[in-house]
Order: sequence, then structure tokens, then C-alpha cells
Amino acid sequence: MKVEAVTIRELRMPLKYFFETSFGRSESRRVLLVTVHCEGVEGWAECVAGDGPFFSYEWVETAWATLRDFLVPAVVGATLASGKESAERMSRVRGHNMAKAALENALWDAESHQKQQPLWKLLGGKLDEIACGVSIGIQDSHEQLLEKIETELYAGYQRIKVKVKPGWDLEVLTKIRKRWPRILLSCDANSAYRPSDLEHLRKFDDFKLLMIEQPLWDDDIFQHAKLQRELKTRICLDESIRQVRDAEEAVELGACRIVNIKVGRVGGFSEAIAIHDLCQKHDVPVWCGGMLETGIGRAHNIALSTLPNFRLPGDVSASKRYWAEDIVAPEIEVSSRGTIPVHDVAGTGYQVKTELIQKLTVRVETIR
Ligand code: OSB
Ligand code: MG
Repeated sequence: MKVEAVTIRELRMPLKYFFETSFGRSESRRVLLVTVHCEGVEGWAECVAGDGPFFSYEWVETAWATLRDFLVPAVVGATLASGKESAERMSRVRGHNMAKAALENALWDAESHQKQQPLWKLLGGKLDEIACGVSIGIQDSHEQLLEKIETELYAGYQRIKVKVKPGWDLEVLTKIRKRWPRILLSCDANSAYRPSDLEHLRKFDDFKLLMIEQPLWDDDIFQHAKLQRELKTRICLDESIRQVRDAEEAVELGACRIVNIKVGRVGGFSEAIAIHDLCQKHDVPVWCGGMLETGIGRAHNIALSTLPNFRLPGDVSASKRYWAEDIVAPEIEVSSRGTIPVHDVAGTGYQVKTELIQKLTVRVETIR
């Protein structure tokens, strides 16, 4: 598979509803897409870097510059046996995992078309349908949040995750549990607490949560291990797990009992698979996180979620929750049982809508 050229492009897409976390509110997304051109086949992927350096230090501008100046030049012109091989070529660049993942995953996508295989099987997937949950942001009022939860439960989603932060936590969880005592419920703090909040965090144990996601600093493992020993609720790490070594450290230190795998955060499918395998070996369940993706990133999350240790519902939900019109066809839909099936077709099973993408493009550059 010769990599003849790589196109990077940016789209602007308004979100249907704002999405608020402890680090801020988003009303729209700057979407960075990577297309690899390999001897008649194309591969597409989405870079999940945000509009600003808030979830992590990466954002659209760093990803764009790092791809253009360093990552794309490391693979363009090369002949690769697989998408996986690109990871080694890009390893001279430190960090910038979201930028790396976009390029590596586009190459896996191209490989799946070249080999006429489903991407999910190429990744080692076994499940023929995946379990879906939703992540619900901080709202303007408690009533608004309860209404949103009701809508998503009615749609069939198997797990509800709510964003929390100091001032939007215990009261909210009390109201949710009063109305729905038995649903699968979790919360995500995106690093909003500190070890000095221990007595406050202990109160989360009353709500029988499936997990509390990333309560402390985004780069911490050690303090999470100390916190986990004090809590009944299982800690899930998201931001802290950037590579398989972090997962190894977290599992061995007992910093978490569940791992959120985001393929962008960890630098691509090969590292995501390595983390999956490590967690499986240690009997730690994983689930697939989301980054408000368009259908292109979403389709990749679906493929990854078919690996057997994705034992908990992921943040992989329907296109229509985010977009008036998605950039893939068919759009991503979730069954009334809260699942997405995968099929025996080459690629992801979702076609890229190139005309719509061209209309939404605000800048584009092709590197040969
Ligand atoms: O921490 O999981 C997170 C969105 C943006 C940044 C961080 C996170 C999220 C989500 C959204 O929770 C999940 C989704 O894409 O539906
Ligand atoms: Mg998270």
C-alpha cells in the first residue's frame, strides 16, 4: 500500500445542542479530517482535537501543524504493509496523539478497503453488535437534565453518564436516583476535583454509580490510586491513560477498575488495541469513549468497540444527537435495545458524503 498523498481539511459544524463539561461549553466543532490516497483506494479518519487546549494540550491548530510538518511527511511516499506500520514511523514525534491517531486510523481504513475486509475484523473485533450509552453535559437547569435523561432512556440507551463538577453533582445525582433508582448510571468529572475533596467524593458512594470517571488531575495516576482505596465506587480513567504504559501503571497501582479507551487520546488503533489487551489480561473492563465525533470518527469507534473486552456500554450514540446532517451515509443509528450492529462489508459500512464535506470545508491542503 503506497501512500501517494495525504489531504488534511477542516470543517466547521454547529452542534445541535451545546455540550458542557467541567472545563467549558461547546456550541460547535472545528472538525479536522485526514484522507490518505493509496493507489486507487482512499482512507478517511477524524482528528478529535478540540477547539482549544482544554481536554488536553492538543487542539485543532497543533494537530494541523503537526500533521502537515511532521507526521504526514513521515509516511507520504512510503509503502506500508498495514496501517499499523505507520505508528513506528511517527514515533519520533513526542505526544500529539490525536494528530497521530487521525493519520494512523486513515491508513487502517484504507487497508480495510484494499483488503476488502470489514475494519472491525481487521482490528480483531469479535462482537457483532455494540452496546451504547450516552454522555449528557451540564445543563442550564436540573429539570432540563432530567428531561434529557428521560428522552435517552426512552430511546433505549443502556447507560446514562452525566457530567459533574462542584456545584453540579450531589443534588443532581440525588434527583436522578429518586426518579430512576435502578438505571445504569455513571458520572464524569473531567478532573474537576482534588484529593482535598475526599469527604465530598465519599458521598458519591450513596448513588450506586457504575463508575466515577476522571475525578482528579488529567495527568495523574498516583493520587487516583490513593482515592480509589477510599471509595466504594469504581474509578474509571479517561484523560490519564495516554498509552499502554499508563494503563499498566494504573491497573497495577489500583488507580482505576475500569478504563475508558478513546482512540484519539491514545494515538491510534494499534495503541488502543494494546490497552484493550492489557486490560483484558488483568480482567479490567473497558468501554469506548467519545469526543463529539462526526460519523467518520463515530464509525471508527463502533469498529473498535467490537473487541471482546469492550464489556460496558460506550459513549457511542446516534448521529442525530449531535448533527442536523451527518457527513456519512447512512447516519449512525442506535436500535431500540441500545445497540449498533456491525456487518460483513468492507471498510466501516458507512460512506463518506464527499459533496457535503466539500461544502463544509473551510481549509484544505494536500501533501504529496
Ligand atoms: O470526557 O468523555 C469525555 C466530550 C468531549 C470531551 C470529553 C468528553 C466528552 C464526552 C462526550 O463525554 C462523549 C460523546 O462523544 O458523546
Ligand atoms: Mg471522560
